[in-house]
Amino acid sequence: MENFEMPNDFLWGSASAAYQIEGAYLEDGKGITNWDDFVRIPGKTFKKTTGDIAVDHYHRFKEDVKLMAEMGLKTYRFSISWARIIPDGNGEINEKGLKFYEELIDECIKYKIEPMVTIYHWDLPKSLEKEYNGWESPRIVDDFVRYSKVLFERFKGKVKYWITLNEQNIFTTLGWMTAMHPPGKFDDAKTYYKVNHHAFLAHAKTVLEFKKIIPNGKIGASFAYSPSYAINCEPKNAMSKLDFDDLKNYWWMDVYAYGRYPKSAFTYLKNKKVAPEITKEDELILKEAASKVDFMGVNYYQTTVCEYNPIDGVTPYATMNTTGIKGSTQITGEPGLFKNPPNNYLETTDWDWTIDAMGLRYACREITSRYNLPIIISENGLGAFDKKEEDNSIHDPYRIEYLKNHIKELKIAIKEGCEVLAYCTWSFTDLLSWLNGYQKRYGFVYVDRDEEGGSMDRYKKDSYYWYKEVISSNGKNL
Ligand code: BGP
Repeated sequence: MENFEMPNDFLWGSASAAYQIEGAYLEDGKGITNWDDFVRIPGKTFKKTTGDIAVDHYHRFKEDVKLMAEMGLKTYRFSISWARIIPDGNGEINEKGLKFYEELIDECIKYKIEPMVTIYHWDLPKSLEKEYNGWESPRIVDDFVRYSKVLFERFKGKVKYWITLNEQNIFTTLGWMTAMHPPGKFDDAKTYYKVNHHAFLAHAKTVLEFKKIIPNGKIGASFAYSPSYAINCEPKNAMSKLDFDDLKNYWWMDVYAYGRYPKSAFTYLKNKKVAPEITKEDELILKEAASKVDFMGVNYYQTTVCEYNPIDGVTPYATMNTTGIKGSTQITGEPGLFKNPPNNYLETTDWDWTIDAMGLRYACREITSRYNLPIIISENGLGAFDKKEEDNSIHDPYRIEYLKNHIKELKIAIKEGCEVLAYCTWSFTDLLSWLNGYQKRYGFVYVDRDEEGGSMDRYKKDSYYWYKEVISSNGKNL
């Protein structure tokens, strides 16, 4: 295993998202987004942080791409902000927005870095919320497809890899169940499943249009996949794992890969009168798109433990650790089905995320067995407190350790037959963590800013030099 190299064309990458890095939130004709608004609601984000300036990537993208080139990065995954391209979501097209991304893409290509574009990483033009409640209306489907087609037409000769939606499971769950993301709705299961159905259709129709415009390109969705382990072999706990997977994992991945919802989860939701309504035409569209997706995008951070949860047990609503004070996360679950206690065999991060390198292999193996699709690891990384020393060095051995262990497991997964096209760490530079401010750092490149602001200067962390060596040895020297 020590000498095992990745396939020759393996894409060593790193990822980001528009709202978390760009800033310039009112520049060059960009429309206001749901996030621009949401972060201004008191109590929603850590120390009232916003992405108004973020890490100023909008003005420093050339410097950032140069740092990527120097590292030898093979692919850079970033997202496009819909409101820069179509400020009100479905009206006029803003040339200045297209131009910004075109320059970014050209800059990547100049250094032979393969651009990987996420079409939607959670920032929605606010006007669409005002006009028809955004994802709650079926009208979003055609508006999303139109926006996607503008991107395909403009960048068709330049961008091969496309991700339709980033973590549909997360933005819908936090948006309509726990009120932690926009539009900040609480416990609205009926709307939640409807919203998801619209998102599936937007994804599916986009895939079908993509294949007409960029037939040789590759497209898929990125799913926040948390594989599950039963807490023990007591049958009711084993069953709770099955319930968790159907409702929390296969609900999304089965639609992307098979074009249908898992049967028992659908029956469960139907009995609760919250299942989405599906037409015959929807079924056909989802099926056809599923037969055409090129990969399963996976954002992998952690695994989950499943244990039976009585009907009067814990609920999905609980305090989440957004401060970095270890142990402040509460246990959640679905009453009558499962709850998700900590894994006593594993360490956690300061934000209580379970660290489980083998879980990445487990995720790849399961996707390979169940869907037989190629995989793009579109995110994986460690959020930590980093310290810049007086000589401007940043020593982050914990991040190197984390990534090293995950890459080791990824290598084994590939040896065991999984087809993995790319591995993108989260993230390249430090950036805004949606609810956790700027102190939760993920990057190879330290950005001199905190919750209040800063110079925005960039500094290479130890992990930067380490990943550079990993790439140049194609994964041999970890
Ligand atoms: C994923 C998102 C990213 C990123 C990452 C880290 O869910 O796709 O945008 O933020 O998680 O999460 P956090 O910033 O909450 O630590």
